[in-house]
Formats: sequence, structure tokens, C-alpha cells
Amino acid sequence: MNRRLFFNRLLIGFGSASIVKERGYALKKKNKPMVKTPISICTWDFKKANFQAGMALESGKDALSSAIIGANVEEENPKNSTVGYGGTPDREGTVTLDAAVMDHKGNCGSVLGVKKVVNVSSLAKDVMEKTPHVILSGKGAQNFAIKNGYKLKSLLTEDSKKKWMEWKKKPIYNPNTNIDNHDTIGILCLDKKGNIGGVCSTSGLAYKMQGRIGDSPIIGSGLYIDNNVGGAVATGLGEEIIKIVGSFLVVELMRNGKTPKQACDEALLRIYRKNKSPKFQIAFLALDKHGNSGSSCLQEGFSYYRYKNNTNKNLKVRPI
Ligand code: SD4
Repeated sequence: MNRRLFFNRLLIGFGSASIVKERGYALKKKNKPMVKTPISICTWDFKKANFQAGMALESGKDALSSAIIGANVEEENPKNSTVGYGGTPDREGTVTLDAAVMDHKGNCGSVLGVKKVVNVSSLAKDVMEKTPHVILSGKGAQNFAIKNGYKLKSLLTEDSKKKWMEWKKKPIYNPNTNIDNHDTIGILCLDKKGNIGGVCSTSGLAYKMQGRIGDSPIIGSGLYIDNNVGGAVATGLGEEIIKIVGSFLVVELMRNGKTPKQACDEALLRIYRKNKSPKFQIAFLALDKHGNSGSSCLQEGFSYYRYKNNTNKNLKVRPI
């Protein structure tokens, strides 16, 4: 074999080897998609809710379904006075619930001011999947729930009724002072496929005006997800969160290179600067595409749960 032929064969050999290698890699990738470590994060100290979401993710459920499994836990918990059954009523004594969901494809659904339906996060998902709309409110949302097999149940527990009657004796309505009374569940999940889904579910502010809606069911305010970037949820005084389209802002800040923590801080600072020494509580919680999480709050007392690798940890957040 002359030298040129030898080198040509050598080159062809290298070429085909790398193609085989490349094809082999491609095949491997196709047959065995990369499995991500699932993560669930959740506002406040909802240990059980976040754990259930984590377990659902481990079993292979998608991000949104897992987040809803977590939210359902608090919606059914009579002791949680800001979510679902046992939620604090409006000033007329009626409990109304708000919820929003969003998936990795940018689909979303929400329900506003719904009476007598416990699992409003599931209902929001049904709005997303079974109607041509994004939002249903009040009676229409309730009728849609009935048609879809939801059972109606009074949401006012003996305990929340007692507290409301007590409040009525001196009915001071000042949501700005409502620091301690926050328990809204915002939950973000990253599933094994690397997709993000999330939920926000609440009964809103205690003794709110009849018909008042906060940030939680407003897509972009209480919840926002962009699967290429990450997701965010909010809790606290909804009026202030709506004014800056809080969760959307956090996601956009992450898109521009901020970490989840930096993005939450910056969004919160916008509220802080507008309100001199704010007395109300607001917290943002964010999860990026890579599973990093971060949070920021205005007042003492906020923490969040983070589930990863069978560990469900409570992380305290220091006020900015
Ligand atoms: C609202 N953001 O309706 C809700 C309240 C809340 O914990 O988060 N409570 O304004």
C-alpha cells in the first residue's frame, strides 16, 4: 500500500469511527432519555403537601399533576385558614377560593371566587384542559365543577365561623396589618423529564370585601412558568403583587441571568421601594430550569419546603 492510500484509509477509518460513535451516542440518547432528579418546592411550612408532591414526582408523574397532588393536601386541611376547606371567609361570612395552574407548555387555567368546591387547583386544571378558556369565575366555575363531578361542601368550619363572629364584633378591615395570617400554597415542581409545572391556591385575605380577588389566580401575578427558564409563585398581600405582575417579573429576571434568589429579591425590592417601611408580608419563591431554588420575603416568618432525593427540608428565608 502506498503512503497516500494508507493515510486515506486511516482518515476514512477515523471518520467512520466517529460517525459510529456519534450515532451510538444519538441512539443512546434516543433510547434512554436523560432522567432529571425531581424537585418540589412549596411556600410556608407545608411539609406533607410538599412531600406528597415529591413522592408523585418520584413515581414518574408529570410536574403539574404532582403540584396539584401537593396543593390538594392543603385544600383538604381544615387547619389551614388560607386555603380550601377551613379557609377564612369574607366579611359576609362566605368562603370563596381562588386557584391557578400552569404547565410546561405554557398552558394555564384558573378559577376565581368559587364557593363550596374544595379542590380548586384540580378545577383550575380542568378549566385548562376541558374548556376553550383560561379563567372561570363564581357561579360559572361552580356549575362547571358540578358538571365535572365535584361534590359541593360548605367550606366554613366551626372554628373559622367562630373566629369570623369574633372579628365581626370589631370589624376592622385593614389588609396591610395582615402579616401573620398567610398560608397560601404556591408549589413548583420539576419532573423527571425536566419539565416545570405549578399551582397557586388560596382563600385570599381574611375578611376581604365580597368579590375581592387577589394575585393567586391571576396568571403572571401569583404564578408563572416558562419551561425554558423556570417558574415562580407568590404569597402575601395580593394587591401589591398584582401591581408589579410579580411572578412573571421573577421569571423574566431569571431569563435575563439572575439566579432565583436574585430575581425574587429584585422583584420584592420594587414593592419595598414603593411602600415606605411596608408592614405587610409578601414572599416570592422561584425554581429555575436546572433545579436551583431561591426565595425572598418582606417580613420575618416565611420559610419554604424543598424536596429532593428523598429529603424534604424546611428553609428559612431572611427578610430583605
Ligand atoms: C391574596 N396572596 O389573596 C393571597 C393571600 C396570601 O397567604 O398569599 N395569603 O392576596
